[in-house]
Amino acid sequence: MSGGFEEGQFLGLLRVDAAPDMVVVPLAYELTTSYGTGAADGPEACVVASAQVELYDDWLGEDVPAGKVLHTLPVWEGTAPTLRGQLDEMVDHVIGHYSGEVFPLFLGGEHGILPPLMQAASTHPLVGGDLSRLAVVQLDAHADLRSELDGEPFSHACAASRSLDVGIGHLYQAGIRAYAQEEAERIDGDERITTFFAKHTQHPHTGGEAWKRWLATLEAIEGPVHFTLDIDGLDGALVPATGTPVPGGLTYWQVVETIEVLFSNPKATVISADVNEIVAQADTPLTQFTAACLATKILAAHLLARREGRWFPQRNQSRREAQSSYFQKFQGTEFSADS
Ligand SMILES: [Mn+2]
Repeated sequence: MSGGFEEGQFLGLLRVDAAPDMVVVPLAYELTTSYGTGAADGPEACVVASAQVELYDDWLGEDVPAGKVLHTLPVWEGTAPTLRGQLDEMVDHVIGHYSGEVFPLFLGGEHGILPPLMQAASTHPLVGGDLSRLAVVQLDAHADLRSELDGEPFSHACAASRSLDVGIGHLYQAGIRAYAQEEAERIDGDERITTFFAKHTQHPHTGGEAWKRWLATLEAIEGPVHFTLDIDGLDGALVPATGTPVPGGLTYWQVVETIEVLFSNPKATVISADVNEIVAQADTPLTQFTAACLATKILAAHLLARREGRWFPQRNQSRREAQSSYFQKFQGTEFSADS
């Protein structure tokens, strides 16, 4: 590691007083986690663990951040008394990073951060207020397509269905292996959803062919993309502390390959990413270190996309505002599995 070390900064990089090219935004959000607890401490644990990650990326061919400026923001914690109030607060906190001038990487926190991130993403110059232009690529054990969980439509178990309801154009998901009947029906019935099940991609004999189809799907995406990595998409052995670890998941290298293939698609522009459901593991830092390694891989992939002209800063002509109190105004009746 070169250039010193600074606590509280991702990768321990010394903070440079210059406008950032990339920002790491920790979001300590945990209001609906159903099984495990500790998602609120995960982002900070990931930043701490990142100090042990090698800066050199073989694919990039140099050390992250490759001469660019990376800022790590202080950990955000919501203060609003209600869940939807916190979602609106989160939109306010992140919206500035969707100006198109920086690449934001969000660390969560439960997967419930996704709908507010998408609401903020609507203001990105490449999205231009029309979220249907935006595709979301999701790695996850869970489909996150429930209409509600325990009566809460903004539960982490509904992150993908609410993002579709907020208006994203298409959802591509892989690693999926734990889902309810209503989610299977929504996958079958909603043309905006393309799902690759772990049962197929991880099959000992035919998995390779299914995996190649997933990669080909990523290569065919066009336009702006948000990449959302729920770390429970990885096999539970790699992320035992995450809220709901599930066996039979993706290997580390499959996640790396997904990132490399997605970010090297010349017709797609990855405008933002998040790594979520990180929980601090006490006995060994394996869970948060795995998350930190993949977050670093995302930054390396962005830096290569930037160097090779697939990403360039947008000059912000007319700054758009997200609708304030968007989530607080949303009515429960607007959410249904067959919408
Ligand atoms: Mn999820």
